[in-house]
Amino acid sequence: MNLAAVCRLAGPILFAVCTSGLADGPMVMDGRFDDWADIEPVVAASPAPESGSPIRFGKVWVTHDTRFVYLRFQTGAELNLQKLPGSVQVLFDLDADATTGRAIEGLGADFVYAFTPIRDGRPTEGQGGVQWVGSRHVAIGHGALEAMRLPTYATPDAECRIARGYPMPLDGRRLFDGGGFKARLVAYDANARPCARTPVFEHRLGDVKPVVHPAIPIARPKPPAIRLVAYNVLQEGLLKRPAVFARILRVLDPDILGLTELDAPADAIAEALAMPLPGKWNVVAAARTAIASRWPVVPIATAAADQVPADARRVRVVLALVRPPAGQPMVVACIHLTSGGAIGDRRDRARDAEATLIASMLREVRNGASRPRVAKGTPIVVCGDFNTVGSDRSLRIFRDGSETLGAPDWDGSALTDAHPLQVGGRSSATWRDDRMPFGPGRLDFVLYADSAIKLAHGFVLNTADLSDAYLAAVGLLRDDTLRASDHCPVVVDLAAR
Ligand SMILES: [Ca+2]
Ligand SMILES: [Ca+2]
Repeated sequence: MNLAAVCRLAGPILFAVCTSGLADGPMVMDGRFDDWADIEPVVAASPAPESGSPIRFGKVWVTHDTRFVYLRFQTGAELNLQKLPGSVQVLFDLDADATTGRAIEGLGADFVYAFTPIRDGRPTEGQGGVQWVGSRHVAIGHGALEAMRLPTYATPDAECRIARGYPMPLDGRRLFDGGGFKARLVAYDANARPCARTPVFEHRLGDVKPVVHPAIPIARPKPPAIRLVAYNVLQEGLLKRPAVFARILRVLDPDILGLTELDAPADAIAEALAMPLPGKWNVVAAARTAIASRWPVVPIATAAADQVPADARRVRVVLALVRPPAGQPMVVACIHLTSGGAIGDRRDRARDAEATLIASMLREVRNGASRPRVAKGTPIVVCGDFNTVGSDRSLRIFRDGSETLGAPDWDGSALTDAHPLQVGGRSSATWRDDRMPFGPGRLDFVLYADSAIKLAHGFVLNTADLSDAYLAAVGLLRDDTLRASDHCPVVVDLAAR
């Protein structure tokens, strides 16, 4: 019998014993909910919302370890929590005392974490915290709280985390440092009026056994595989910030690079890569994207490339055949879809249109209608910055195909999402910029044809998430990946089936 089952049977008497059985690091912020399977909801059902509310709260789950408090909650509709028509706020009464903090919704809320915060009576965008002491209040950015919410695309179910121990600005009290808290979620409409709420729930911050989890190795796996790195280098960073990129690229040692946000001719990119990674680099560059390899890289042309749909804003893709010295060649599509927006809006529709066009180019490749012709069963990889901040439709177009586009893999199946975790193993976010209102997100993907290749190993390199000893051992600095770009490199080692 597992721990959660014991807790369920034993009830509240054994609660303290059960929570002390928690260990560090079981929760992974990746938008998947398998890690919540053994956790009982603190809220099993929420009252019906007011009519017209876009939010219908359902269940709520809470857990914690030494570093974070974790929440999972249902909102009843596919919504981008950071770009809501209103706002969703978690009101935390940290001392379970209604006379301290902000008197609101039956609580004395000492800390509020808001998705789409309200400012001057209007919903804004992004996420962040606010400490309340009486009527005094101060904002605390999501970066300081190491907060994140995944999936990044719109879903009716989200998992999020907020760091413990942050020294609160107004009184120096440390966040989530007491024995527990009371809380409830409240949704607000576009006029900042409450329109839905969960019941008040309690969570005890029982003892946690600190566990040091080993970082995911950066070294290449054995037997050797093809290492592909998808990297949005932020405004020509590879050329403009060469020292930091040199350290990162030497450690990653890629065979194939799929680069985005790089407006430079192929020979300039080849030269920039040869500085940290000596040798001749072959580069195919187009539309601010590039595919680079020490192996031969041949651009692939398709007729579909010229059929740009009206909704597309910019079609940023480079499509090439990379020829390793041994084994099969590999079709690589490096893409960069339109950024920003929310589910169903103009930018979201642009992403769908761009994805449909690029997927139809890949269909021509599979149908033998490209130049050069590609042999049946050739490995296919789609990588890059998908910017999935609205719906997940553009991701599904590539991964699952459709009736008109057909299946994206040779055997009539879907592509597989490599979905690697950050080296620290606690999240699969690939983007972070603490100066922005938006919390970290998973924007960068590598999809592959699993009929032809398998994933041997993979990780997202976020140097901020590594121990000093690990950084020293591999020759990286703590702020390297954040200084290089707002995106992290996504690294996959692909092997033949
Ligand atoms: Ca998870
Ligand atoms: Ca209070």
